[in-house]
Amino acid sequence: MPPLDYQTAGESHGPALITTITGLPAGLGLDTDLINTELSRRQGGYGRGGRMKIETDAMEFLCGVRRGKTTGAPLVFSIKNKDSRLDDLERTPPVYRPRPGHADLSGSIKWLTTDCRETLERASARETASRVGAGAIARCLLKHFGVETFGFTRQILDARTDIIVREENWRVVKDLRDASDTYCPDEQITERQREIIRQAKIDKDTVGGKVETHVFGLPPGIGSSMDWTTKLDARIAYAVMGIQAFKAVEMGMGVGVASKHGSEVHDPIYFDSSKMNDPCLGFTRPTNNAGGTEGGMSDGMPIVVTGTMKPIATLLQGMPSVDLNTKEANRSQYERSDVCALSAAGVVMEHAVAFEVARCFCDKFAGDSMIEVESNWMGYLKLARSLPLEPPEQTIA
Ligand code: EPS
Repeated sequence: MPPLDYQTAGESHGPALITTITGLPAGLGLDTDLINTELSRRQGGYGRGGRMKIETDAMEFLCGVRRGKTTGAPLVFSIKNKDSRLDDLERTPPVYRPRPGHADLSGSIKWLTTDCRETLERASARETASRVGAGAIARCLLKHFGVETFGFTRQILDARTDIIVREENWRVVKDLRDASDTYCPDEQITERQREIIRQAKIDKDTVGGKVETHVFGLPPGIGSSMDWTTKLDARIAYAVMGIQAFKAVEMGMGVGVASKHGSEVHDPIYFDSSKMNDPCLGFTRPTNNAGGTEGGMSDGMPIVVTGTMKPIATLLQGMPSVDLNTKEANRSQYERSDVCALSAAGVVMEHAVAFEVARCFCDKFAGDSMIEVESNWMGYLKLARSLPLEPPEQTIA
């Protein structure tokens, strides 16, 4: 069984997005309701552009699935693009005045062309539909083991909710989030966020902000401190920085640790035998400043990730730029876009994080079938709860 991994392919205006996932154990039930709900949540949110009114994203399995369950073979799914017109010269004219902040300029130089479309079709955030699909399949696996993910919008410009999300309240917070079209679990802040987006649209401008993902139910020891490429927090950071327009990723207290002493930052360790069956295996922590990882491994507390997205690079007013054919100054070109796609970015980050958690989970509990993964998972929990495994050394009085 290869390690769990995925690849995406497909242009924004090509016929479809194609995603290949390798390393899924056989016998995993795929919850198509969950998958398609998340795909349509990615399409939603206040401030999205015209494209989302055209598309109805839905996953079609091409291989690796039989009667709703994985077979252990590579799984390939497609998401159709209704707005498919890549070779239509009139409907997809060249873009030659690069947008500052987009991939246009660097990509055109890299691929030695003055048509930025060669780059932007793949750089487009349309590709994130693939990542939500892959992450939703990863969530099906995690849910089987009681591991749940939850994402929401924390802040747009200066409209920020201070809501505290915990294992005990996240389902209630989720209902609040689902009632908000900025995906922010706070009615008043949602209204301010809508106002900010409305004003940005009038000003022909764009806005970004912060989104958060929480993962509940992971026991300590997922990821590894033995090698930097298998650290859970490093994998998460890599995946989040790979999302279009993300400029920063933080775990737990994040950059806040810079202005605090060690005694204020590190989460004290206690033991409570009544919590042996909880994900923490009895090792309780009154705070979670670490954001659920220590030494690149889960520590039994919820994983907390914050991602920062810059404002979208396509501005209706344009920005100072250069015509790549004449090298003369001109405003950047406008392509249909969103005023704010932060709500969607929160869905994308939740699923990008879910996939990385599932990747490290499958590294630890590797098996060809779900039955084998389950047996490895139960065996590990049993051993971890029985620590110390050897009789303690006798101390001589
Ligand atoms: C997106 C699809 C794109 C954009 C947006 C997100 O479709 P189109 O270019 O046809 O309008 O709406 O992409 C960007 C913000 C970007 O910079 O490329 C999607 O499916 O989410």
